[in-house]
Amino acid sequence: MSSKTRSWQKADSDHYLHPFTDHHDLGQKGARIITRAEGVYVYDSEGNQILDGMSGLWCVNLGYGRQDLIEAGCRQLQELPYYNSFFQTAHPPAIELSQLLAEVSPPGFKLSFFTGSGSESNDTNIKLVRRYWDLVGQPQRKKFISRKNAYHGSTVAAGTLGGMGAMHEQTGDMVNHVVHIEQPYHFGLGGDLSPAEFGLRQARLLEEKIKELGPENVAAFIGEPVQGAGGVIIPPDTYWPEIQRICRKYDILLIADEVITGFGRLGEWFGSTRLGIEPDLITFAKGVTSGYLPLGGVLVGERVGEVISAQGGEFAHGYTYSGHPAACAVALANIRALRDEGIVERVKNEIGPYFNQSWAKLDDHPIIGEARSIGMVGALELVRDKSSRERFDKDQHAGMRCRDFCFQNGLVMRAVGDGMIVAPPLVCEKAHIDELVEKAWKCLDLTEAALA
Ligand code: PXG
Repeated sequence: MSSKTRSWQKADSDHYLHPFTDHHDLGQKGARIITRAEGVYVYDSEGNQILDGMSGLWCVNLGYGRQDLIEAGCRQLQELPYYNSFFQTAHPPAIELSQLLAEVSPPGFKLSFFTGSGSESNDTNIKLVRRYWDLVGQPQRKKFISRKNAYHGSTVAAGTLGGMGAMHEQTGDMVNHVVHIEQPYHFGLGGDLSPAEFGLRQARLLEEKIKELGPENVAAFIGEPVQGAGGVIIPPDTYWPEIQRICRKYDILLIADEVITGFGRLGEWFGSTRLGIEPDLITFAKGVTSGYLPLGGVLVGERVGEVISAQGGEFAHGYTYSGHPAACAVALANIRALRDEGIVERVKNEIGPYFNQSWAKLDDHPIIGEARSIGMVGALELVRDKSSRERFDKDQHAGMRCRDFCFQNGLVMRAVGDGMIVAPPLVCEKAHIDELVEKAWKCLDLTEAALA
């Protein structure tokens, strides 16, 4: 290892508290230092080339080194690096972005609220929903229904809205009015039910919860069209239409958290379109700028938008960087590239199906219980026994070991427990998908051998 890498690792361990990391453990091992990236590859400080199977953190959808995005950001920094939108002011990048978002969003979405992240966007959703119900004279509608193992961000409110156990242990009792139902995770929870039966059963948990809480008290249901951080949980086809029916029946707002599924990941501009969801609010972040600069927001549908704008009165909410000009300029370039280069259609018709077929081959590996994918996200379930779905012992840390083998062999693949997940850049060529699947197979072999 080079002395430069060693000194970075020491400074990192001495001073840098990483997100979602055991600081003590990292200090012992030393961080991998990523120094540059190009296309679909990242490079570490030792010069290793690594295929980025996670698009950074589900965000670098156009890949690295896009000059159009870089130049759009630089130009805007020179023209107007910062101004706010608070006191009856605005600037062209935020205005133009809200207009372009209205063009690519599902029908009925005309308004955008900007934030700096997905977490801030879901906090915004909580406040928008509360404001909506206050304005329509039903202020008692305060309950948010979410799902276990959902990820909606890590601010105190967004973390509570999510259903991650570790986060709830640390701060989950600090926000009221959030309740969780079980997730539509067929491999883990489906038992002998067919996917279709299981999808209906899991959706009807929402109806049971609404009745238990009293429909007049329920404000909104929130869900990721496909759960990402929870392990790429792809719901059965029956799930979302039933959720939609139930939300309509009880007049409950539906929030689709599209932080991962937005901007082409599932082969449509928004995953909701692919899965037949007609949400009232859509959370976005990540892919809106391909991660080049931080930006998030909420797309506000007609139902909420009309009440908020028609009834007047201030919406007491906003961030210094709501609609940051440079971030908006990058988002404009990113969305234009997605549109003008036909990248969303290419995911739908060409590279997505190719990825899905290639990924499915991993189902034949002896330690894979299920290989599933949709659009450009995929998951593998590591098992000791294929037919019984028996898992490896917890203390064998199968997922973590597989992840480490991947890193050593030039592939970023993430572990969620004993699930392995990928979300490669949307601009992958077929050769990149072949490389991804070949490397994944090899690392599964190594994992199998190490656990034997
Ligand atoms: N909603 C969803 C669906 C997300 O995936 C957020 C909200 C929060 O976005 P911000 O920008 O506040 O991070 C996310 C973020 C992981 C991982 O381990 C996933 C996310 C963030 C960090 C780690 O897969 N998703």
